[in-house]
Amino acid sequence: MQPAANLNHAAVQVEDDRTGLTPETLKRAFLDNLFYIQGKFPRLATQHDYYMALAYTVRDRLLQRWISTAAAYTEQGSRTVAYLSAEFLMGPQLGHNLVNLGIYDIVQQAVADLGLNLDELMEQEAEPGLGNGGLGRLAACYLDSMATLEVPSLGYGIRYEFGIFRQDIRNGQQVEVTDKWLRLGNPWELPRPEWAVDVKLGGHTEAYTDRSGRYRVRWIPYQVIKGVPYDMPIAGYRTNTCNTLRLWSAQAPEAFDFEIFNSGDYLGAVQDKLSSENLSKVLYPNDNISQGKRLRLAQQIFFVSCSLQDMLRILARQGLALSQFSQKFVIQLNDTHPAVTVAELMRLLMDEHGLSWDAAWDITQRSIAYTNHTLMPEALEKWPVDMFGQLLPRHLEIIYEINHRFLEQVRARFPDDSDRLRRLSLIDESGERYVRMAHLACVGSFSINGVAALHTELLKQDVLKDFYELYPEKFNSKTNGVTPRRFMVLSNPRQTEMLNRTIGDTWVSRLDELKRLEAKAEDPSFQHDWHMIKQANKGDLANYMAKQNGLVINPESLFDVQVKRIHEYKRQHLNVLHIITLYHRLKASPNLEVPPRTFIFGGKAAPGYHVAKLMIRLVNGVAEVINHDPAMRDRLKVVFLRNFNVRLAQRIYPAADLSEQISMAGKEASGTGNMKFALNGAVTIGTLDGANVEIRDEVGAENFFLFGLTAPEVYALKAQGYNPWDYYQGDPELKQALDSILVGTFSRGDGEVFKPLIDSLLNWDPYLLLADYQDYVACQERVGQAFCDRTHWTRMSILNVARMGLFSSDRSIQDYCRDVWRTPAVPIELTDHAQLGE
Ligand code: Z15
Repeated sequence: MQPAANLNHAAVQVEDDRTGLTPETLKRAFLDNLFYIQGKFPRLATQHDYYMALAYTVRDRLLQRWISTAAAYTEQGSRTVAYLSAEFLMGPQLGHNLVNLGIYDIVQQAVADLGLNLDELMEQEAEPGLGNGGLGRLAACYLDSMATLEVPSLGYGIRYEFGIFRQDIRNGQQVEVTDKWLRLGNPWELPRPEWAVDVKLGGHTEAYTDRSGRYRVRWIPYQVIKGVPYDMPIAGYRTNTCNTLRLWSAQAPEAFDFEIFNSGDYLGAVQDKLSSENLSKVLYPNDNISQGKRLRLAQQIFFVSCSLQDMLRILARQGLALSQFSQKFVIQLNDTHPAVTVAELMRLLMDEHGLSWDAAWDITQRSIAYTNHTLMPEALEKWPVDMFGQLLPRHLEIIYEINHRFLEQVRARFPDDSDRLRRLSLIDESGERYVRMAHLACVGSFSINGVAALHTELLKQDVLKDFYELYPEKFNSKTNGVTPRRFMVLSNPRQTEMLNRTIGDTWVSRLDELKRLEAKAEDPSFQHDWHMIKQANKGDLANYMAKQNGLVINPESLFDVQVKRIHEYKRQHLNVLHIITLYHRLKASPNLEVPPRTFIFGGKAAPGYHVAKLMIRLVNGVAEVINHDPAMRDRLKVVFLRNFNVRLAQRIYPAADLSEQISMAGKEASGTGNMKFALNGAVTIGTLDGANVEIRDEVGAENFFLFGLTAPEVYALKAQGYNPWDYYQGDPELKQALDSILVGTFSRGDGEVFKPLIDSLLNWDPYLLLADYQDYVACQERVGQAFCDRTHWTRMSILNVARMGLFSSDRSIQDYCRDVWRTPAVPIELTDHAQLGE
């Protein structure tokens, strides 16, 4: 490699090298960090060393804001959102921090002056993939928006040593590779060992009477695990606010005097220490499926207990009383993964801080709000009572007591309604007994929200109907949003530059200003430039696909994209049925007039979800046949992009023409990829599901390709008795598509491979692919025709962007602040850090 000869010239100076933003200062600071943090000089430095040096240079600039923010919050005792989430799918930090600090261009220039390339340096970063999909990414977008809106907030989660697995594709099949993201060090975190806390697990409880004669419970655990916090800075967009994401890492405690140590079994004791560290070892790779594993429950109590103890420490540190907990903090539960908060906060307040049940319950209920993210039955968490009691004996007692008091209230409101009691109980007693985590969350919270309008309605009518009848005032809807900083400014610089040139640059933090683009939708020269930008973005992705998949892709073809977790309810296989149909049509009528299309897929399947893995195999099987068929050249291509993650997502959205949002109506709670596509000028083909409904309302029905059954139609069809076989027999093209899979056309003649997939479709088809197939294919024909009219398509694309302002995560956070959190903004003034010590 031949880098950076000019790196040798710059001298190292200490002065304001940690805060300054001029090109000269940045370059000096960069070299200083290369020498004194990485311990390298240019001849020996790798690209990764340069990345680290730059990351530390950026981190120094964040630290000034971070310290000022912490100081202001401490001094003012600011009301703070504690966002509890088992997942934060943060994505690469360097580029995003450069955008938010407003120094992207200047840093790009500074590293270029040193003979380096910023894109290449950003590629060096191992992305923190501490999440599975939409839920984890939403948490990350919300942190960005809270910092941008100057809302005091702490994200709390787990510092998994292995994030979501890396996905390899071998012989068309998914292979999982561990994600050792911390291997080369993480410059974006600061360990805070001085704030470590202990978490108890297992053992038993004992009742006793305290000195004032009160009944109390003591918990004698089997095991204690230490949680060490690691803090990540979360900078707002062009504000001085820099909030914190605090992730807990599990460690063995220094020493513990339980039996095993006294027995003299030293090696056995060390074994136990090692096993405690397993707690934060790996992220469970399931999205929208609960596996019910003991270790997962242990992870949940681990990060919840650490976080609550941390909040209580902060409360005390600020000289506030326990009774002021709910004034200082509002806890948002991101799904039920942290729902054990309800029992743990009760336990801490009663057993460790001596409060009465009533006082503790009052604080608990006033402090907690719950977001539900799914209607999928298999995602609703429930823990076998035995397992729960073995791991958390004290929490189970508390849950029984909460349930007892709760059911008393229900009985008073609805006398003689034992069915209702059974349905509402925190304990499912229909067979093996389970603790129902969503019920615990509903009872313990003052607010319950869904993540899109339709989803919230379905919660009220169906999954949480009984709770809605009991507590209608708790229910509210908060439609999801995404951050325009990462998913527009950082990922789509061409479109960003054009927007800035046309409507100024204030849209980045006031996304409804995109409205002003509408005036340009008919302007031919604007349309031309808009089209050229999409073409350039498609060219970039085509180059990437050439490198990754060895395919020659025509950037003029329609880029038809479905990237998201692989799940039957998301219906990637419906997309595949359309591709096979087109293939058959083109084989039968080579002169058929359809625009060339490139079908692009990406997404991970849960390692134990066999049907989802078969769906990946099917995409790759179809790709193999079509991409090698000379008759399909320049007409159809199918690409499966391996290892879909945040970094790859940022490459894909800007290059999409068509966004596939084709879940069975009533199954996708919101969807957020749908928003990222539309904000980058893709037009959506979709069902009336999740946030698609609101997206269509906003962009206009004429700029959205709608198909499929509605949620009520889905229920009606199922109630009336759905028989997929009728559709198979009644539609020759559908039959041909399914038959071709079954006879092995896409599995090198092997008729067994896809049998489970097809059998399930023909006999059961729980997600109604066959019922929606015809309408989907017809809708895709309209898409193809529309794409052939470039002016028309470009106009739709512009209007999609212009009318998507509602879907900024800034709007979502403002809604939470107004309706749920009641957290005023706290503007931050930059303080000279040298002056902070009293
Ligand atoms: C997950 O990614 C989502 C919901 C869940 O319950 C779990 Cl466990 C994981 C997703 C929803 O499927 C998606 O529709 C939604 O947009 C996203 O959460 C964020 O709310």
